[in-house]
Amino acid sequence: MTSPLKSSFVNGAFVEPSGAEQILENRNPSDPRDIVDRFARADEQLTHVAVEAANAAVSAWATSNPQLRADVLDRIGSEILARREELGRLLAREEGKVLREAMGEVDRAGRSFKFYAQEALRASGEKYESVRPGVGIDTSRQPVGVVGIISPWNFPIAIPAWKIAPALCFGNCVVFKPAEMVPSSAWALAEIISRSGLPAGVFNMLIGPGRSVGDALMRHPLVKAISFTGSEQTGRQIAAIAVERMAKVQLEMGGKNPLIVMDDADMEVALDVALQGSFFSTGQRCTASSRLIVTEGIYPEFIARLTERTRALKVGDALDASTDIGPVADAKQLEVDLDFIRSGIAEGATLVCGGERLVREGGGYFLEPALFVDVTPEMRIYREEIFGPVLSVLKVRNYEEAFAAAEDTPFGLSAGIVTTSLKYAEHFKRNSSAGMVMVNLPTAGVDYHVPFGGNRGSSYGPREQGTYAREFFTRVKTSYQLS
Ligand code: UN1
Repeated sequence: MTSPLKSSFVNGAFVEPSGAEQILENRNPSDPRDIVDRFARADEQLTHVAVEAANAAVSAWATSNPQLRADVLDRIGSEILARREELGRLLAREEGKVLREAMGEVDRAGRSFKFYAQEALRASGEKYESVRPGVGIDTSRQPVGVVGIISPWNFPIAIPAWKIAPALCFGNCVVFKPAEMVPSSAWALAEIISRSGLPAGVFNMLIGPGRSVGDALMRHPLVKAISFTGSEQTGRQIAAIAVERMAKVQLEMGGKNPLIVMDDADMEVALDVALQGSFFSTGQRCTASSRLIVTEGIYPEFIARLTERTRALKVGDALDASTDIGPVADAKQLEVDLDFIRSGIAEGATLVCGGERLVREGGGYFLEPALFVDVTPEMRIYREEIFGPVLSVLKVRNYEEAFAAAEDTPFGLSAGIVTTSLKYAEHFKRNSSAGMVMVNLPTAGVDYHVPFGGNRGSSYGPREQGTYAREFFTRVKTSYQLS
């Protein structure tokens, strides 16, 4: 049975397909025979219509009552939370993360909207005394205007939520382009937003390719800010275009996050943290720990037990409750993962377990989690972001070597250490150059109400999430007045 054709949301309504559009089929990576939804793709022209609709809505929304903004965001958050299970199943079906994680992600999306509902009511300015007699000064926060939001496939609802909610909260209008691999969760979110009481044009969503729709969006002169999460390569292109036309830009890109395991680590904590950080969500998180740096005292026992635990992980259909690791997101990503695994072997690393494609009826993109030892720092598997369930282990002598190895990367998103020593924990927190530091916790899996972001090749521009999101989604105005 073919499901009805879905479409983009522009100027307060879902677009009626004309029949001339290209069709996008959203397939389930656990079983690609299963078509989740079909979409009429947007094009450049519709992108321009959406941006103009957003621009026409800017001034009314920018000066809207904060209680209205709070109520709208709260309503969206409440509906997402109430539909946690159903939206979680949809997400697991289209992206492949297991149901437990998918429902957790939906929860996070709902709570982001709830957080920014409150944030809409917070004070937004400061008063200063002037150095000139009789003059008063205040600063206020103004919305930026039309914001372009481009989100990746690995968090189909949480990343859109943590970008859209603050954008709307601070009085901006949004044109949102989700990754074409995961349009169904985005469509469900847009449908919820469409009933939340927002004026037409304030929120728009375009389902379409990056090379046409994404490109038209980031180049449009009325788009004053672009928030993007995705690959480093695309991020660099967006930054260049944005800077050229002086738009604000916020980028979240890759990671090659280290996790140090010290001799004094609690073994069980170390195993849980390493497994979760490396393999959960099939390793498809920019915060995943893909480099494990282990000191030599704990190394033999830790690796033996990690191998055992990795082998025991059940790879399978994302919707099956007994599955630990769902499929890789699509055939292309699977090929990338397998290519990295081949390169690891060719460069002389030892594959202790996993790394094989699992062939199942239905043709899902299942890959056994791969564990490499005898890794050296120049190997591609150790240096480049893979975005799959592939973990490289480096053996070091002591903390100093471990710390230096952790720092040796062009990225800087998240970094972790497992230790019972206060000295190492403190040193690592203080000196790590990553944007997020985890002690006895996985490098991935962060809270929704605190700043998120990294340094160097991982992130660019102001932080996302929490109260820090205000920096990107507003501009400061300084007003002087002679009394
Ligand atoms: C998390 O680890 O909880 O794309 C969030 C990503 C990140 C989000 C990770 N921007 O993987």
